[in-house]
Amino acid sequence: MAPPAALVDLQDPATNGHNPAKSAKVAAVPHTTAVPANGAATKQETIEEMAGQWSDFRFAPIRESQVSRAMTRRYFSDLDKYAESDVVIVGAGSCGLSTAYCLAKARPDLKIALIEASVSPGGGAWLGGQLFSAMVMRKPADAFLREIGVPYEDMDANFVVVKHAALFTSTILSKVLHFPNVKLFNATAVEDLITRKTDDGGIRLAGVVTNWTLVSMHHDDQSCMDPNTINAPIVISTTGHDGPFGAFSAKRLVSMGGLPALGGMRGLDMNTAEDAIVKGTREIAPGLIIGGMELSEVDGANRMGPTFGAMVLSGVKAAEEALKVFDQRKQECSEEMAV
Ligand code: 48N
Repeated sequence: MAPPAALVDLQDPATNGHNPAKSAKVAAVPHTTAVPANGAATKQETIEEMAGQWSDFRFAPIRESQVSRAMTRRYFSDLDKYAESDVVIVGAGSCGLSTAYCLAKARPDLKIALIEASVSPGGGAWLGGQLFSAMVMRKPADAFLREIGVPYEDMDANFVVVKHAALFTSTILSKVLHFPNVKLFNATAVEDLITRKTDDGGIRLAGVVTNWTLVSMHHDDQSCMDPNTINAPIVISTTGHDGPFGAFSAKRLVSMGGLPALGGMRGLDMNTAEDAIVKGTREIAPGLIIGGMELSEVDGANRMGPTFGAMVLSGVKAAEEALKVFDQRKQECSEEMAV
């Protein structure tokens, strides 16, 4: 089916462009007709009809401010909408994307904010090991590939191979972005956690602190550039193993005294590592679930190297763990103040 043609009400002088309430009604129209705001159906070209007709080709006219408003009004209405989210997922690598997919599919009623520091989501899953193309997943993670429709070579009873890691990552990213209840904020870093003290003197998560990633990288050479915030009863952190941005929430929890110390990722052992990451994916502190390779830094789990089954199944488990505690954490947050 042709992708829905977004309707932007260009005729309304009052908005002169994007009106989040109105143009949110995206209608899927057959690809040969479009129905702009004035209701007059116009024929939509196909690329076959365009071929060879370039001499009098021209785009429909536009004013630059329409482009600016189409971007800014949507972005700022999203910031407003997701300022209070149900779940924040930090890190859109293979684990974070799998988590977002499972959560959004299971609970279309939840508002899910996916925060990714890089301009390009996907983390380490665009390539296999040592920049090679193929991606290996050990069974039973092939079930996730069938779930999202990624073809693979079934090598034998034990593992499968996706011909290019980018085929997996582009597919899961596309699936996640299609969910109406997921908003990806990329080029955006979580640079702190919103916390509350619990009755026993511990820490409960109540959201995340964000900034443009490029701003986060220049706090040392610019005067204070304060962050923004997103409140949420559940934060799922999948920021990868240690590195400039890695293991963010685990490291921050230790620095706040919410975790005694990092376990530190251990040496490579595929058979030990993948089981430990999937089975260990859990709520580390009230409101904070950690999955994927970030968990290896918490538990001192081995690394698995270039096999990705644990990332997707850790995502499946992270979504499950989040839904187990969601109502309780939501209740704790709502007792703070009604907003
Ligand atoms: O791909 P990663 O790094 O992390 P995972 O856990 O999704 O997948 C790990 C996997 O790629 C491996 O490392 C494989 C299996 N190898 C294992 C091994 O033994 O070497 O994705 C984490 C994402 C990245 O896109 C980061 O940019 C992002 O998280 N990120 C952040 N985003 C927002 N705010 C932050 N503070 C932040 N820190 C990291």
